[in-house]
Amino acid sequence: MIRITARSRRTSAVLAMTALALVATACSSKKSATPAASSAPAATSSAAAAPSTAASSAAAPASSAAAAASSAPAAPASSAAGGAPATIKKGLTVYFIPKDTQNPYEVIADKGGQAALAELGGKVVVSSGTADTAAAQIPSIQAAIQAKADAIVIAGNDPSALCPSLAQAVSAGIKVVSFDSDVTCPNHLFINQANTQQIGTSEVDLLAKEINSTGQIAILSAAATATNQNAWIGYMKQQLAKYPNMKLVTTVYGNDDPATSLTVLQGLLSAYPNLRGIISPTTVGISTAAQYLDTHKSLLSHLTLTGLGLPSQMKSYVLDGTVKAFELWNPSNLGYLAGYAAAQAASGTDITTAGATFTAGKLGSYTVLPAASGTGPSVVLGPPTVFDASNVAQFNF
Ligand code: RAM
Repeated sequence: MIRITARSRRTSAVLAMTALALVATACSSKKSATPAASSAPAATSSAAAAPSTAASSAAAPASSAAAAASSAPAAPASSAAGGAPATIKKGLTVYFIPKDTQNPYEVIADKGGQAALAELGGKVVVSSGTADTAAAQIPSIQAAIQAKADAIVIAGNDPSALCPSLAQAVSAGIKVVSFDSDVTCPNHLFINQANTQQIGTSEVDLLAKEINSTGQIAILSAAATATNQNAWIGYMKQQLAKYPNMKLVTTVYGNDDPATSLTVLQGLLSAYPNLRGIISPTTVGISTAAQYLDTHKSLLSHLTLTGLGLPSQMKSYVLDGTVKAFELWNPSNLGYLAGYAAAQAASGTDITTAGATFTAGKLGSYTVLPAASGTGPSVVLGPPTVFDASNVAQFNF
């Protein structure tokens, strides 16, 4: 895999994450069944190269996931439309365009994609900007077109602003898969990490349990245009209707940048001194907030933090009592599934017709869900896992 990055505003976090063994765990290998322009790019892309050895080692599954893999169907990919089984082509080039190249969560997901393509005899090029904007991703789509990539896997920083560029890619014969954060453009499959409604609903339930369903709460989100964040927040608001004594006072946006997340968090705390709870459905936001609370422990007498976090980043805060519980899925598996979907599509497998099925290596078989309320055809990786002191140390991502 080639990783193309510019300046490093998250160096320490990335270093911490690269020190981790990226193993697949049993967290989320469930088969799909649940419903559910600006300035020059900070990142540029050129020719692709073969995946590195280090990257290949990231593909090694943990024993539990390996067990799941062995129970997965060994049959070759096929489409439900009755088409001939597709053999995945060798030598495919898949551009992974994450929200940005420095978010540790996205780095793990991209490595999962790299592992998938390494298994399939292809390669991944990671290309994106350093800020979570559509403008920063468009040059990477253009780079994929220039490079005659076979497929693009993209996490949308915006639901619609990427569509003209992605349409160009589709016209050039490039297959498009979105993951992590969907786009509203036609002609693609969305790899959803977990059922969107379940994520939003469970986040509110988790916080409600901890604060006795009472008090002012706020959301510390990522980019204001991020499709995934906004979809989850929409369901959080719906779920809050069930808790009349919990009041959402505001949503602030840290743009998945630690410094911005800290600034908006501090603003939040000074504007709402009686805040009882924060939901941060982003690994960058929750880890930044946890770090802050860890060094301002007096806040813990009245303030509870939950959200979506990487167990590796959150472990110390859970074990010292700063955070009680949070959720996530295995981002490596998310990237792996997206990599397989992209390779299947680039090999002629139908992955966008509802009911179509395709196989994704160790994760097994997935069935495409029909488009529904704002989401196009999708597959779901699996339900989120709740992490707390009893299990947080068991996960390596
Ligand atoms: C952040 C990103 C990503 C989100 C995770 C949970 O790293 O915003 O899109 O899915 O958190």
